[in-house]
Amino acid sequence: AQDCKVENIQVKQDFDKTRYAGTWYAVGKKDPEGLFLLDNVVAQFNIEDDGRMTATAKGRVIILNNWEMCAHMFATFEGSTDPAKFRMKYWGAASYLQTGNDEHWVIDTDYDNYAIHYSCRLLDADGTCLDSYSFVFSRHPTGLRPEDQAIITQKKMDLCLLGKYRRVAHNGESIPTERLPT
Ligand code: DAO
Repeated sequence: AQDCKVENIQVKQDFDKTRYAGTWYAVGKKDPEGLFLLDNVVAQFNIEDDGRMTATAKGRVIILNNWEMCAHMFATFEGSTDPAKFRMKYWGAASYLQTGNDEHWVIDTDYDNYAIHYSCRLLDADGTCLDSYSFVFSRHPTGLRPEDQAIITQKKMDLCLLGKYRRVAHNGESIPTERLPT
């Protein structure tokens, strides 16, 4: 959406949550105000028996402004008329972790290598977003393949968030042992 209005943001056409299931490594993030997930962010999307999407996520977080710890988070997703637009309810394994109810839009994915997500928390009067966050995910803990980088850059532009992302590092803490290089 070159006018940067949230209602004009294009999401993944015919999003297939079954193909989206599995492990995604966050490799880039645009933070919201009062950021929570810092790095080592790994999300596991699941499809439950009733067809609903759920997720678990691990990552290093900041709580109470100063404390950092590894958090275990849970999320359930409520679908909408658009298959790529969900409402995500989330909470932590421990009570002092953040809880919330956010938009969760899948902007683009090829299911096998990259994905980019977007969430607007606060809409401005002119229809643009005042407080958003966005994850760039990879199926590979090492990052995006060079051929996917141009696609992601274009999507960041479409979201009016180019230049606002940071790299999300992985030191192996959230990566399943069987996926770690030996
Ligand atoms: O990190 O500042 C932030 C906002 C993210 C909150 C959501 C975290 C928990 C759920 C993750 C599920 C998959 C993305």
